[in-house]
Amino acid sequence: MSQVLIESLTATIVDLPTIRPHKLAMHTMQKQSLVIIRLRCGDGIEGIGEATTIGGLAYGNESPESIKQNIDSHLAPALIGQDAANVNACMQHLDKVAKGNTFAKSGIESALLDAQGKRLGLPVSELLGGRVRDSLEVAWTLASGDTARDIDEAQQMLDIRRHRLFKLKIGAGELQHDLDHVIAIKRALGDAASVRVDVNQGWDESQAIRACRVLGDNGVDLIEQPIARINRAGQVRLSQRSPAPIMADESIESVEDAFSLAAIGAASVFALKIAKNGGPRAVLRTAAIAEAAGIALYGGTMLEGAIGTLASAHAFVTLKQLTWGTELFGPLLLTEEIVSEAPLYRDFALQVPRTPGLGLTLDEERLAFFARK
Ligand code: MUC
Ligand code: MG
Repeated sequence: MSQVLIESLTATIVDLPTIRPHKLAMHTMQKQSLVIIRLRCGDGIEGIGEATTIGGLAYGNESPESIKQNIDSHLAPALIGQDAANVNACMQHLDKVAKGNTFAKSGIESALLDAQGKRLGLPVSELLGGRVRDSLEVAWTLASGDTARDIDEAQQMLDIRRHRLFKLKIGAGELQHDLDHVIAIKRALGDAASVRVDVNQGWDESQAIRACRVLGDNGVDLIEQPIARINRAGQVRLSQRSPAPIMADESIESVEDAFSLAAIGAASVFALKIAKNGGPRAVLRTAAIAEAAGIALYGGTMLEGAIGTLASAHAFVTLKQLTWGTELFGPLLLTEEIVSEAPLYRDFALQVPRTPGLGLTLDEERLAFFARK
């Protein structure tokens, strides 16, 4: 294939309201800020990608503003003039220019894949080797902060067949209050639902030892990132003691982290996130490490909008087994869309398009309206 030069790469911050406050241990979201990436190529094709985090700098190493700044100042100048049709060469070049910045790189890798898919007439999943399914089961996060409201929300989701896996955000409140909250929700939903918790590093090991036991004994299926991501030895000990499996989320900030965690047995489930690995191709390297180590997989999210959600989905549909499903519900948490056709959710699952690239088209008017000025 002949070379197709990259002509421009832009990053636009878009602020969209959430349907309700979304309470995490470290931050309460009232809106989500997406960084939308547009890659224009010499053959007239445009690729789109998204680099999104949660709560400014409260969650990870990059904020929407730093992602945009680093793209504008470093990553875009390095990519302009490179061959858009060679995703490997482009991403290897970016790894030389920037050591980390997996969020920004994930958005760029997504845009390169979207452009290449449109160029070849193939969905991104096929560029990644081929899908083995067309849809992905999607969990919903209950994070209103109110037990009765969370139970109502879950019941409604079960009634309309949108979700039957529920992740509860805890770790910010008093420990016993959090445990009572989770147990009340599990009792109310019974066997109709799988209930999991995400502590977002909110406990220390001494709290987690008892809390994991209580949760596991009360029917909670999965415990995500209970303690600080840097306490790997503690995570190994918890994994050995907890009756419910421990899932690594924040402790994976790169493919290399995934390898180190697998080597010491620090989790029996990995949350896969394109943003924390550097893109849809990069996240499959973490998946391969997990598969080789016998670690189960879960398709995670940074609460991206439609573009980041489908970039993740195209990677996840290529995987042999996603034992714990996915949580690719980001677009459903937002009141607004910036694409012409929203991703489709049906029968507890996200349907992954078979059209070329990611399968999305930007709605220029809405993008311009919600873009940060
Ligand atoms: C996280 O920590 O997993 C994913 C779903 C959700 O509600 O929050 C995010 C972040
Ligand atoms: Mg998490």
